[in-house]
Amino acid sequence: MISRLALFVIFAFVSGSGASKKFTDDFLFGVATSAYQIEGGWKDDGKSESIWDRFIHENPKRIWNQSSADIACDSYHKVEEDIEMIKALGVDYYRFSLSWPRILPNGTTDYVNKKGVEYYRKLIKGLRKNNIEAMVTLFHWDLPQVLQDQGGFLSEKIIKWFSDYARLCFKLFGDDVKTWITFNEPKQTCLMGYGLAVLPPNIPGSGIGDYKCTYYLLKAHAEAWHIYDKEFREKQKGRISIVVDYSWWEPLITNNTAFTEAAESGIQFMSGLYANPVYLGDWPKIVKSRVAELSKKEGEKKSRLPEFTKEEIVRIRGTYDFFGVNYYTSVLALPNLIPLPRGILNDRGCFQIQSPEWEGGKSLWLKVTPWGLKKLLKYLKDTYKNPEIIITENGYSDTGELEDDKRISYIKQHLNVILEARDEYGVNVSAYTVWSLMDNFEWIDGYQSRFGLYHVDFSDPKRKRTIKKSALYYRDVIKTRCPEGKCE
Ligand code: GBH
Repeated sequence: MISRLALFVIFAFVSGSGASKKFTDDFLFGVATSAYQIEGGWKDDGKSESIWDRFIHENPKRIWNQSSADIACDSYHKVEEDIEMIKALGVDYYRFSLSWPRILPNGTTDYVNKKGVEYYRKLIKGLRKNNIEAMVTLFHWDLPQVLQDQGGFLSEKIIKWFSDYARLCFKLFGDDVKTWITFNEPKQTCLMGYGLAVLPPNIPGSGIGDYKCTYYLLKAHAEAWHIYDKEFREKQKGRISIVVDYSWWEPLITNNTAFTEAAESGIQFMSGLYANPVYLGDWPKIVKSRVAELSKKEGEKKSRLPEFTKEEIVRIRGTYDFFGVNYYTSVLALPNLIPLPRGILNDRGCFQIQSPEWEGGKSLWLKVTPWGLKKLLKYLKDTYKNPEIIITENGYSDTGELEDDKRISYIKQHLNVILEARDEYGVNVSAYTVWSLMDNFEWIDGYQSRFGLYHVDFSDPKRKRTIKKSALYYRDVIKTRCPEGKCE
């Protein structure tokens, strides 16, 4: 005979030690896209070229199947349809980005393109009418080519170009937008664009250009935050931050100092580099010391990592109203003892691998590791003074199935660990965003990796959209507040 106590203990264990399986009513759910990935209309109504337009048109072979985003989901011509799709999900907010070259074809505020402004106004008003909050990203990688021609993020002028653009957007849309994001994933802009040169503007400069870009980008972010804080916050009552993308870095061998240090270096070089100046002030220690040491060995007079002045540290520190994080996957870290060519991959002194046992999505880099999000949330809480965290992107890629059970399972597992992190560690996560509303232009992967809750038929000139099973699942989650889509 099993005693009552034993039964109780077993029950408590099975039911997850009493952890609540429900999101509270103030937790918000959203869905995301970005301008370049969905809009198309690449030269409509006076929009100028972005660095992505230029890159793709000049190097068509760099994109899978030589696809382009000239039309993408054609969202520039489908505002109403997009809003209907968002509405059907029942989300609290829609995260999307503004195309800088659509609003400011010259890059600068000397000329404002009315037609471009009208498009976003229509979208934002439409969302508002349907009680959907707008979460607006100012920069999701599509820099006006004319600004790139003048140096882009390697020019100090980017600080003024960006903060003028930001001020204009606050003025134009700020009465209806309560959540702003300055930059989406600075790593992709700086490391991939001006360092490793995998993405536009495709200017190699690993270990120099990427750091310089980051230095100016963070200063531009801080200026935009201060402009909002000083000139708009009181009247518009919104909030503004930056979004940093994180993988969780797990030491390949735990309980081993070299491997633990490799993981620490990995997360700091890949994400802390962008987060620390904003949330704590200055670069991560390990980044500063490793780059300084290697620069010295290379015979440089100064570190390749620009040094913040005391004033700059103070000006950038604290320029956030929440912690925006994109999370998709995890990696395993191991120390690298073999010297590599000068650059950030050598500077960080570690390698990353992924376990062949982890289930994968269509994107090669995306392995399903919800446990990594749980560890990351605890890490962010402990490292960055328990900030309010908004998960600004999380999602799964496949080849476009309508019966997308793997996407459902991915979202469910990630929602469950958010609840666990809240209950077990007291992490303050206030919102969760699925990437993406619909299948769209997945950068150099073209249209082969699909992240959408809606399917898009890219062979159809009308770009027909079809709801997927995951959209219905997400709708039920939002309605019931339960990751299972229903509650017992
Ligand atoms: C996000 O980046 C973007 O914000 C969004 O636009 C994008 O559509 C979404 O993810 C899905 O990818 O090929 O090994 O060099 C996520 C972070 C960083 C993930 C770059 C893919 C390429 C890894 N991404 N990474 S690799």
